[in-house]
Amino acid sequence: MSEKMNEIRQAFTEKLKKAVNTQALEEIRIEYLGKKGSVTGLMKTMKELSGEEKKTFGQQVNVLKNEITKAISEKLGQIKQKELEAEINSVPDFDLSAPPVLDRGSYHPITLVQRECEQVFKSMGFAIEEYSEIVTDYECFEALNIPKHHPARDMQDTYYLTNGQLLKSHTSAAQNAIYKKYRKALIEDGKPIKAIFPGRCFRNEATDACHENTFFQMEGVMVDKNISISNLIFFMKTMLSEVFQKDIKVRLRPGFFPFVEPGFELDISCLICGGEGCPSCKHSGWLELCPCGMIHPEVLKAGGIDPEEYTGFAFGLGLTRLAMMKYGIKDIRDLNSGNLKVLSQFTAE
Ligand code: FA5
Repeated sequence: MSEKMNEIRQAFTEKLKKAVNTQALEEIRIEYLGKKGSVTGLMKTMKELSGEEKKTFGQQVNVLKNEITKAISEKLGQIKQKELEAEINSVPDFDLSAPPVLDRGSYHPITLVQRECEQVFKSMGFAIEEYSEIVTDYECFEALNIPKHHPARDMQDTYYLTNGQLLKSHTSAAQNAIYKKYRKALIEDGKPIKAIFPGRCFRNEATDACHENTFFQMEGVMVDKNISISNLIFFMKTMLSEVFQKDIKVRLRPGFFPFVEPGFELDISCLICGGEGCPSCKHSGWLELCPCGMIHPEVLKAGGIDPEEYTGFAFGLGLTRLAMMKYGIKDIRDLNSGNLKVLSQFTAE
């Protein structure tokens, strides 16, 4: 029996020496330790032996089994180390003279249009405000004349947090705080409220070429005595002509938003297809860009401003869509993709 064991040991040692990869090693393991392997076969012969012989033989087989297991495991470590070294050596050395893939960072197209818009409104005396991305139900809806259970809430599929707050579904959520911040200066010093507040918005949208679930808007408000729709149209026209630096076909049509009365949808002729119709404009030739209107008296009241004395306008510019139009980006999803091939092409003018 011990002769048989020695034969197995020798044959195994020879085979192990020749194994050069993990697959060959696995084959050897199966050949010796597998269900039908040689060592397992030795175990099966034990039943033919007497009590004392059985004990001695069992111990010897166990020693052999442990030797083989240990040898395979050591060889596996050596093979893996060699494979790792080969992999490291196959990576070419870092070539300092190679041309850079990107020679410098670049601004995101949304940052570029946001800055341009900010410059335009700043030059017209508007303050630039920042506002939180997590807001209360009151700020996002109730202060904007949208009470609980009002059907207008269905216009925005909103992400609610477990604490009752929500991810801002539109930048209008900042309006109430802006009125409260500036009303004293308006009422006591006669300074009109003129502010813009860009920000990221979140909606549970089914995404397509012109809808994202995370997008940017830039809200703007102006409140003073005798503010009218003419003022609104003037500011909208100025902003668009400054940003695009060319004549853009726009249309103003009635639109419903509970926080403005009257309310409008300001669309621009799609600059991707020249108004012919394409996926970027849902084949209509027009893109909804900047809804706007005269601030509803209830909204002014909620902000502590007397609607009998003051009036104002508000607009909610779709900054992400503006970036698409300005830079000819056909699919809005490219803007959140992090794809540098797309995003690094744009520079400020
Ligand atoms: C609003 O969010 C209103 N708060 C805008 C407003 C402000 C109206 C002040 C009146 C007065 P709306 O849901 O239409 O409205 O969105 C405004 C703009 O944001 C759209 O015209 C569009 O340009 C952009 N927008 C809306 N949803 C998306 C989306 N899923 N992906 C990309 N842009 C979007």
